[in-house]
Amino acid sequence: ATAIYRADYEAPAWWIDTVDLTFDLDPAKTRVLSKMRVRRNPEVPAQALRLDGDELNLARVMVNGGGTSFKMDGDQLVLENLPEGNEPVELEIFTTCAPIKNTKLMGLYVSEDTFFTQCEAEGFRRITYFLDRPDVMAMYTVTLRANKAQYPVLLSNGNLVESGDLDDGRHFAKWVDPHKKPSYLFALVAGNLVAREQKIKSRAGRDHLLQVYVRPGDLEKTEHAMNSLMHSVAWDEARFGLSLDLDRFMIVATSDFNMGAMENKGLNIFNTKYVLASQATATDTDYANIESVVGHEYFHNWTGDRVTCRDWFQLSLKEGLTVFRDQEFSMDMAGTASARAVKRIDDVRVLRTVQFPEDAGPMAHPVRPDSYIEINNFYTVTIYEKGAEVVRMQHNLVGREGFAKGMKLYFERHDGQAVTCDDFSQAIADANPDSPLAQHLQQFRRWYSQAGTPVLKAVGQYDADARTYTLTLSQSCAPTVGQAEKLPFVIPVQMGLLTASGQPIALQLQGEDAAQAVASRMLVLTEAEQRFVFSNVNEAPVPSLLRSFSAPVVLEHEFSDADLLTLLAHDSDPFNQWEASQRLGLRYALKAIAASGDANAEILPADFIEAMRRVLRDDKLDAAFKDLVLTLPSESYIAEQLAEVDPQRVHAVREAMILQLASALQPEWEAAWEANRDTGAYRPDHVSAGRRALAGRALSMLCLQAARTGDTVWPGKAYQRCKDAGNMTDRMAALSALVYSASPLAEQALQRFHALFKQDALVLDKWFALQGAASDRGGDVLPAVKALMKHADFQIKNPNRARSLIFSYCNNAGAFHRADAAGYVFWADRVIEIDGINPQVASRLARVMDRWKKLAEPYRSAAREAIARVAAKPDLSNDVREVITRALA
Ligand code: B3K
Ligand code: ZN
Repeated sequence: ATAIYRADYEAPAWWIDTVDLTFDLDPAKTRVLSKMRVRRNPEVPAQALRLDGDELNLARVMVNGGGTSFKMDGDQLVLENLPEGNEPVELEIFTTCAPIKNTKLMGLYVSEDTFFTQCEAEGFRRITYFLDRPDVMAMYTVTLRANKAQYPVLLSNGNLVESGDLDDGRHFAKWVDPHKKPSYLFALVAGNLVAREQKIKSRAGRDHLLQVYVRPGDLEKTEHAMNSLMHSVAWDEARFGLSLDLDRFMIVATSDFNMGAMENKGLNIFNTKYVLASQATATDTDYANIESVVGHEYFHNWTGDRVTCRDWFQLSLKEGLTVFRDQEFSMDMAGTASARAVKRIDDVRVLRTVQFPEDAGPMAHPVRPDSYIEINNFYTVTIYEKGAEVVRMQHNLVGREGFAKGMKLYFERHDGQAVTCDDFSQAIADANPDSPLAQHLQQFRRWYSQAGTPVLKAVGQYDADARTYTLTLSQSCAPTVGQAEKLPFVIPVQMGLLTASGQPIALQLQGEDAAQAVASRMLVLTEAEQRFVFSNVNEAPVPSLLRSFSAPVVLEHEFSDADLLTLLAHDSDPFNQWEASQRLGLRYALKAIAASGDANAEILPADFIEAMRRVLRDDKLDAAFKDLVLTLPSESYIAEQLAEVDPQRVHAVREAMILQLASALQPEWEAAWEANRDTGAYRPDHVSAGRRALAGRALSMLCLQAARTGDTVWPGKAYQRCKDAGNMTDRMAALSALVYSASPLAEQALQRFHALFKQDALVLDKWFALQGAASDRGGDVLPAVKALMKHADFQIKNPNRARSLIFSYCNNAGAFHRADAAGYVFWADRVIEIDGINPQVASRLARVMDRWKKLAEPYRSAAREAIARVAAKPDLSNDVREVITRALA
């Protein structure tokens, strides 16, 4: 395997204008006839046509209706003697493949007797020989032929133009996609499926048919997905003026899928996890995820499909932008300012817990990478979530209206093209020539080219005589793999100043008019260090910096505890209120970790506990927000702050802090439970979901405290709740309260739960995941996980199931990092085992060890040994090989 470099990009030597595919679908041997019209790219020196292929059986190649010579170069089919000149050439290629043997779930595969495809990034070459690169866009016509009884539904991209019966109980369907597209957006589905249908009329007055296809029996679980789709269509029209460009838009669900979902043109294919929901089987989080993933894939129809990526280095062009769009969609759907803030906090938690470690580890890469070995390894939180933050900063630098103008210009310029991240930022800046983005565009682009999380340092100085406050902002960024020196970024810092009693101070920069002073403003840091002097400041202020997390950086400022308590109680920015609680929590955690001796119960000081008490008692705060404030920073985020990590110590300290909150706030938890345990008839709206989340946390805290005191009342209530909860959110919260507190009732509750839901794959995933994530008591989780792997319902080939048990265990730090190294041995065995089945899934599991070099002994040596054992395996996939090689480097 060799690395591919962005700098080596060359335009294709040939174009494919049209492709006409005929499939004879058969699980063991599917025949694919591809007729293409190709022509030389006149802008590139004449070259042979080299078509990509992977695990195909080639039967025949014809050129302009006659035979031709060809050769194979590795996996590529090379045609050297095609006619000269710029006339189109008719190419016919006949291949076969074996979908039933395809356990990689890339290309054409079979799931539960149904055919599905997954082509992004390089799966189309597993279906037929092609120029399998996103800058080759063709018009597709697709004819599917299959046994009618077994495969009554035959779907592909675009419009159904013809269908009918054939001999031998077979039938056919012919689809024409009216839009040209890159091969990674091709899809077909064939099987026994049923659809929920909805006719809609767009704002523009056009009629569309929306369909959600699932297996018979799952239809009643598609209402929420369909509603989410209708909302997505309406939102993109209202917010960005982008209408659906197809008569028919289809979503199909499959239970065997490598990731969440795929935006194939007009035929989105989804993991069932992001389609199926009923109150009995799906949690509030599932409902929210379905809304956001349905939105995400739908929004790709413009940001991804109409305008696509020139090459895979530009992946964030579509992914960062589309994540930004789905985040905004979810916020707009949520409505209230508080619900928006809650969504923002959730997104930032993911960024810090997962992306910050990635950006500091062996897989660190820029939002627009410079090289890769296996592109599937680069569908990362950096490309997606940090990419979305980079789009968000551009949004904030030009304003909401300006961003809408920029998007309009982007589509005017690039509709139907395959373009770059630079093209995107250029359009946003050009539409807003007076904005700070346009002013600093070249420098802003370092967010795309430089990896690593910048550190923003803020130092404040108050001059009582001059009544000025000087804020000195400076930035730095640690070296990452292959990038030793970093140049300064453009960092938008949304900020305000508060008095010690929490009143907002009008912000007047020196030299500005007092009449223009506002309570919140954006400073734009472009230098390594810059000073901002505020006038007419009557007392030493408490700064509220990086409001709404206006840039993806680590903010360092010497806040006193009192400053943070002021911000928690009074900041007008709910994000920074929450942030203050997290800074305090992190501060106490780090102090306790550094202190010698056992993690004791008194880690949190009384004033912090009292502040938490006030938050829990505050009638004006949303339950969802309270729940987030009462959630301590994650173990992974705490670990990132340490030079050397003893994962057991981090875990023990955080657990002790949770116990302390459980015990000190018992009356408040009881009150929170009483006030929120009954949310009435189930609706997955933000207010009631927030109340269920808080009630669930309260129950968990009360069970923890009960485990300590020997009380049996609360575990009894949780057990009862497991039995009679009216929805999955409440049921799951009760079950996890029992498991997490290691209650003697947990085992029985788990058994009952299994008996009740053994027919429902997605619920079984939850059941496995909960046990993989259980609190470790004397090393008991690993043997339980091993036993569960032998359970009749466990299937390692199914990605959802493998993730539910194995990934949840390997991310359960307290149970995984064992002094006897048995967790790491288990990890290495599973990476190797899964790699033989599905390299993409294996490679994700491999990444669990990314941060091994930070581990303290004995973990570090044991981790190295486990990683080296995987590396020693000779026939590893490129996917796993790349991750493991980087980890050991
Ligand atoms: N574009 C797909 C991801 C494809 C992953 C390929 N390994 C889903 C999405 O981001 O919408
Ligand atoms: Zn996407």
